[in-house]
Amino acid sequence: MISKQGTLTAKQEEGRHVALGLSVKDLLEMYDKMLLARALDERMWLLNRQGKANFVVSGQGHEAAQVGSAYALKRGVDFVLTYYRDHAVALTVGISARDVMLSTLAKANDPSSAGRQFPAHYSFPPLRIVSVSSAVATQIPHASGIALASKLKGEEAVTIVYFGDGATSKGDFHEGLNFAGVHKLPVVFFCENNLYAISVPLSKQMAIQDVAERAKAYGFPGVVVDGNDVLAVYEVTKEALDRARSGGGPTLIDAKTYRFLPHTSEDDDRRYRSREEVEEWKKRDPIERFRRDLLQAGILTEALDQEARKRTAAEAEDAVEFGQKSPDPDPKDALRYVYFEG
Ligand SMILES: Cc1ncc(C[n+]2csc(CCOP(=O)(O)OP(=O)(O)O)c2C)c(N)n1
Repeated sequence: MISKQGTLTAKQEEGRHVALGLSVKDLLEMYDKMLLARALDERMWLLNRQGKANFVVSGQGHEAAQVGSAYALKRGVDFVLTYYRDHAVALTVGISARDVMLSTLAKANDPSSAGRQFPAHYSFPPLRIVSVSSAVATQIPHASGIALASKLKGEEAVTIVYFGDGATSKGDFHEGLNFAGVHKLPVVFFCENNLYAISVPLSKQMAIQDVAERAKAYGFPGVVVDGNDVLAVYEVTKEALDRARSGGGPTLIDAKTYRFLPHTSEDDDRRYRSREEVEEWKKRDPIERFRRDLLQAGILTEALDQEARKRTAAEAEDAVEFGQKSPDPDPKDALRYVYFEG
């Protein structure tokens, strides 16, 4: 098992993005995606509290894990299976802020499902974002199947599949990883390990320390990474994708992170997490951390930061307005895409 955790000095930080093959433009784009995801997420939560969005799953706190990993993909080539917390993955791969809001508000012009799916169940064939189910972990064996198809066709595509730590207790996880290990499939298993499956803490999910350890049983590497460090996440995901693309088989990535808000808009996390614990993790906010690193390395200035915050807030506002003005699905169409219509 490999571990990529720890903090760097400004000088090392500056050298780091060069070593990773990332330009200053890339870094600022990653920062923008993180800010946009956060701005949209905050508005989703408000829309829910105003009774305008039925059900919301927040990704606040997961932005580095999501943007860092998705930024390493060959967008439009690699297959992406997200789970319900992955707004920032969708945005990084190419779903627009407006489309995120159409899904949140279940509108007729939502490209993922025309308002039929739960929100954040993104699906967009041109970007190879594959539709997934709400049933935890079912996307994992699907990902192995897609990777098998790519291998048989000799395609360069790698499949990445996202899930939480709780999903690794499901049989689907073990079957999906075992199959991928046996057939050396081009797939990256990406665990957003936020230490809880709703109210169940990691210590009640598994008797081992790290999700990454589970990879050993299936014959491929498991990597622990600081999931709040966007560049560390980019690095390990890029390595895993490159290895998979060149025939080296799967990798399991265990990105340690934390969700700042309750499990969903229907959950009350005060019943199982102390406020002190939440506040402690907020000190490791991945956006604040990246901001600090970029400022220290002289890549971001306070003025550029303000500009980026204004721009992403305006984009989120536009998405909310656009979403609210968009038509609801027509009840007469409720069964469309459910039964064959000849
Ligand atoms: C098969 C199945 N069982 C139970 C649920 C209810 N459920 C929804 S999310 C969730 C917890 C998943 O936790 P984790 O995989 O750690 O992801 P997180 O939500 O923490 O990001 C559960 C039990 C479900 N959707 N599917």
